[in-house]
Parts: sequence; C-alpha cells; structure tokens
Amino acid sequence: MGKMFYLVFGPLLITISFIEANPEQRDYVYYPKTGGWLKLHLDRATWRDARLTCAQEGAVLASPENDALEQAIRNLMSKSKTMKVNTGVHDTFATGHYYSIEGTPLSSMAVSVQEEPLNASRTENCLYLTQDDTEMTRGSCLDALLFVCFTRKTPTAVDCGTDDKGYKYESRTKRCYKFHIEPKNWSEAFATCSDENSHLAVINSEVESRVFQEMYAKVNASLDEPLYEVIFVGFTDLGDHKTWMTIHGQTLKDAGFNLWHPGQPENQDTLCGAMYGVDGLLDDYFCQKTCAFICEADPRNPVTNTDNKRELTLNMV
Ligand SMILES: [Ca+2]
Ligand SMILES: [Ca+2]
Repeated sequence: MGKMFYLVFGPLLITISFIEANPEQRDYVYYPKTGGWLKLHLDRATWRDARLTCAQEGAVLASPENDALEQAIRNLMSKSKTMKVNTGVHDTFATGHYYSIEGTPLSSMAVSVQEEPLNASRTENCLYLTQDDTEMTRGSCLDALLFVCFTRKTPTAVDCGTDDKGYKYESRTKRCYKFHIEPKNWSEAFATCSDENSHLAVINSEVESRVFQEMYAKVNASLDEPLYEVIFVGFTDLGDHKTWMTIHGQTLKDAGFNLWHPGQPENQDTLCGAMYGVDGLLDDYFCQKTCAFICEADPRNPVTNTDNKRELTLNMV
C-alpha cells in the first residue's frame, strides 16, 4: 500500500511542496514596523483552515504579538471594513495557555483578552480581534471568520502596483518602469501611463537618468529600426519657455535632475519634456510629435534602505 500510495500520489506531493516553497505573495502589503508583509484573506475559514492557508503561502496566521502587528492587522481590517478576524492566538494545546502560532505567550503580547466567564462546553479556544474592542475576545475555533496572514520572508516578486507584466522593478531607484516603444504624442503618452495606473516617468536623479539611458540603449539594440533620438518624460513648459515643471508640480531642480542636452532647451514652440536616449539629458520637444516614452510606477512593497539582504534578493528577481 505504501509503495502504491507513493506511485499514485508521489508527483502530487512534489507539486505541493513546490507551491509551498514559492509562496504567491502578490497581495501582501509591506508594513515596515512589523518587519514583514500581511494579507487579509476575504474568504472565511475555520481557525484550522486559516492556519493551513497561511502556511501554504509561506506565512503564519497573524497574531497581535506586538504594537506594530496589532496596528497592521487593524489597518487592514479598517481598510476593508472588516469587523472581526480570527487571530493565531489559541489554547488548543492546553486549556487556558494561550500562544500565537509562532509560540509567543499571550502574556507578552501588546493586547489582552476580555475577562468573561468561560462557556460550559469550553470550546472557545481561539481569540478574535474586533474593530470595536481594544481587547481580544474568546471564540470558537470552528467558526468561519476572515483572517490575516503574516510573513517576514521576502516576497517572490516586487508588486509594481499594476497587473501589467511590462513593469519591471529597478533596485537602483526602487521604482518600477515600462518602456513603451509605440510612438505617441506627449498627451497620449501621459494618458497611456495613467490608464496603466502609473505616470509618465519623472527623472529625479542622475541615477534615474542613467537607468532610462540604459533602457533606451537596450530597447534600441533589440529593434530592426532604431528609435527616434528622444523619448517623452514627465515635464512641461508652463508657457513662457522658461518655467519647466514636472507633472508632479516641481521645478526640475527640486525634482532632482535639471541637466540639459547640449544646445537645449531651444525655446521655440517646444513645450513638452523629453530625454535624449544617447546621454539621458533633457530636451524640449514638440508636444504633438510622437516618440517612445517610459511609464513609472511606485511599488506597493518597496524594499527599505536598511535591509540590504532583502534588496540583494530582489536584485535577482
Ligand atoms: Ca522618478
Ligand atoms: Ca529640443
């Protein structure tokens, strides 16, 4: 029976362990103070199933082990108008001895539990967190509730905040970009990025200028017909051919990059912002003419400056 079992189910077991090793963490939100990512599951589950679901995602059923975790859980609850969630705190091992999934005793947690008489059948082995109460409440582990998973692990991919696979994370600037080859005028380029839940790229540093220069060179090398020499980026002239502002209302200097290509700006009928592909320096270009452009997105779970290990991992994605 054992051998037969393996022959039939062996491949399945391998598949399952593969999934566990590669948690799908796209929906996780990074909370810096917790040192990890949290996700509110909007499907109700019993405590057992909730614990299993989190484990399959490489996470644990979240508990308010400290202030940061409690605030993060409550933040997810209030954002989704969730009144009550199950937590990982339970006493299923020994009645009255409450621990989190990770083994932290209730006594050392930031939040206490409501003192109330235990029910006769003593089935309230799980602790719930509710929006209206500062304390946790006892409840049945068999009730199906919403729940939150928590993981300190690095997500398998940075969430660029868009489903568009064309966006790639750039660790040097900690931003996501998509290079659009199809030429569009400046306004169409702006609208295209906006439709993709991003914005026309704004150059905020010499590093970012170099990143765009490299993107231009790489795309250009892959094409049979070379790109035009400039691409649109996110700044315009307010109309006097002197006052250049980014699409976020900053002067170029305040935005962090105001180096012009030699001979630019030319101050004619050229009111839209562009960048020379060859050197990453600024140009003024005709708004109605068409050229390639870059869209820029703010990742939802950016890496922190202090966490070099995490950043190294992300560089390999
Ligand atoms: Ca930028
Ligand atoms: Ca020009």
